[in-house]
Amino acid sequence: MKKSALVVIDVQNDFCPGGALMIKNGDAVVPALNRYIERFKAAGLPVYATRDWHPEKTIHFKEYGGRWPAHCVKWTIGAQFHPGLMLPEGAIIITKGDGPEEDSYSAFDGKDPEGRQFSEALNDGRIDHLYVGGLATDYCVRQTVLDALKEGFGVTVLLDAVRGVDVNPGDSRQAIDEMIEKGADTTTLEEIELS
Ligand code: VGL
Ligand code: ZN
Repeated sequence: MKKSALVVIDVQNDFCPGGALMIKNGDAVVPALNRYIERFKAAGLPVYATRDWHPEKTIHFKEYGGRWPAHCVKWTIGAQFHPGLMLPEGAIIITKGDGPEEDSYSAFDGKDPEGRQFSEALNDGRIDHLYVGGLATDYCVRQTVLDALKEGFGVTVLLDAVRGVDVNPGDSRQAIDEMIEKGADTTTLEEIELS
């Protein structure tokens, strides 16, 4: 039997207020995600958590030709998960962006602790549907959702547990519209039904 998994995207200090690449109200996803985590735990379903995990020098950073200020440098406090995020025992960490030539946003470019590609880990776990929340709606969440759909996974975006960067106003709303248009469903804590 196939099953669902929760995917918590990049809930790291640098994307929260006070961080190097802070998202307005980024930390507002934390209590909502904790409730989703409880629901998935109670249903016996797996929880994945991705982390943006960059070297000091990477083409992803402005200083080396990219578009972002330095953020989520591996092993720094900014790269740690938000201290309020209650990841369950057995949560699987997916690490991405750790190559100096990598400028990617998707969890599908990441690897699990055994070095398996995310998609491979999901297939091994017989997971066919992803519930996706976290940061940022218009970058990592968007790219992860679009890649998941392309790879044939069912996807539900957790509307009350995502926040965006909005470099241009409306980017997050547009990203949500695009994800829906490409086949994603949406839900909230009030509506979710796990099977
Ligand atoms: C992200 C910008 C730069 C994200 C990562 O996690 O959405 N955004 N690096
Ligand atoms: Zn990054």
